[in-house]
Amino acid sequence: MKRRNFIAGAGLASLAAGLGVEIVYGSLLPEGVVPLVLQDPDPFKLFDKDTQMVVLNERPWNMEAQAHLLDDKVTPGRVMFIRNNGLIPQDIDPSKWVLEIKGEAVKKPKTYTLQDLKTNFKAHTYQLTLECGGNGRSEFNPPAKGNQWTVGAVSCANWTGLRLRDLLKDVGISEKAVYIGYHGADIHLSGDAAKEPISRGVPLEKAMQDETLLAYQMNGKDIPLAHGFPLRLVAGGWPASASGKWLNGLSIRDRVHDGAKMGGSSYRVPCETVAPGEKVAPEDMCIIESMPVKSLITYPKSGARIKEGRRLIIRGHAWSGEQRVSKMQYSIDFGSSWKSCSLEDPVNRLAWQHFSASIDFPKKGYYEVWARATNDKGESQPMVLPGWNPKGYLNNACHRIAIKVV
Ligand SMILES: Nc1nc2c(c(=O)[nH]1)N[C@H]1C(S)=C(S)[C@@H](COP(=O)(O)O)O[C@H]1N2
Ligand SMILES: [Mo]
Repeated sequence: MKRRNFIAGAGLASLAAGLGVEIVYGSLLPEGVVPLVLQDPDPFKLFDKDTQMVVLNERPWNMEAQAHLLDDKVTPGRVMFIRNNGLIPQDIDPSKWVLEIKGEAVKKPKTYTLQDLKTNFKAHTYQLTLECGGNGRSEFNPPAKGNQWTVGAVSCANWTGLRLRDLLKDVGISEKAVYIGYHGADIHLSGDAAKEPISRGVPLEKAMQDETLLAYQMNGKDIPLAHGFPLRLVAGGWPASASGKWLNGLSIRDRVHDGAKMGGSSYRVPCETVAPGEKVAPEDMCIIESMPVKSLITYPKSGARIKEGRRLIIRGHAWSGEQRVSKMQYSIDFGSSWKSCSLEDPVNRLAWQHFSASIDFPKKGYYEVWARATNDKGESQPMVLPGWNPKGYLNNACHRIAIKVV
């Protein structure tokens, strides 16, 4: 990895922010002298991540899990993917943090301190699935530009905060309101303070759901810096790009929000299926909303061996945007026949569901276990790559693991 470039590009202040401690006397450091602790920034230490996480990009930081790391029912921070579009904000002082509410459809602009949000509104906790729209991109052909996510850009942690709906009620929004755009404190890669790296959001209908939170805690603690400390919008079941980190502003819009990465082909797919590689006109692209039905085998790790005559226990998670998963199946004969897995109910709406199965193999040899989820609308995962799209979003093909019976 090109660590030296990273140091030159990001600067000491952001590294210190990543460390979570102040470099006392940092301003007195002679030019060109890099503090020892920062000379070889180890992203796993920097972000308190499992060393089996895979770094896809250092500027901005993008890191994904491997399937077997996601075996926990509630995703711990250590194995949660990081997807940044810009640079992580520096020197965050939560006691000075404010959330500014503005836009055409707010009755009167208003600001809230973090303290206001924590004390004046009821707190709610939900376990919420956040999957990057580009998860699975690495398999598209022709290849799509962007981070080459395999399967690990998904998480399902517990998020605690106030309901966005309660805040909107407190602010007062007009009848014209149709969309809520978010603003974050992260810094554009160009360093230009006037530019936002990303400013997306959700339609009013999604904003009003019980589970749409302005979260200040993840898994019962302050949100880790990389995941949006001290405040984050969390809209589970939708592409995670709708869940704005380092949240310091909301725009109540009278139109579809037009912030950074809302237009063009960003987080959009062709409204109708197109042939691989085909050019699509901007007006024929639709914003991704509810994510498709999908599942992941988190145990065992692909490549596992078992003794002939032994049964193999598999387990994993299944999710389907706004829908519930109603059926989970596995195949050991490359999809020609399917058997059912046991499937748990979600702990709440928009949380992933756990599945398991005990598999019997007929004889020694190489097998693949394929897993397929079906939602309550009857939609199933495709066995092979689904519809091609220019940016490589929404790959929900069946997850496969290799097994050798010896
Ligand atoms: N402010 C801000 N919010 C953001 C982003 C970002 O770059 N800046 N990335 C978005 C995208 S594309 C994804 S997939 C998720 C990733 O969340 P995570 O890094 O906590 O896993 O955050 C979303 N929210
Ligand atoms: Mo994303």
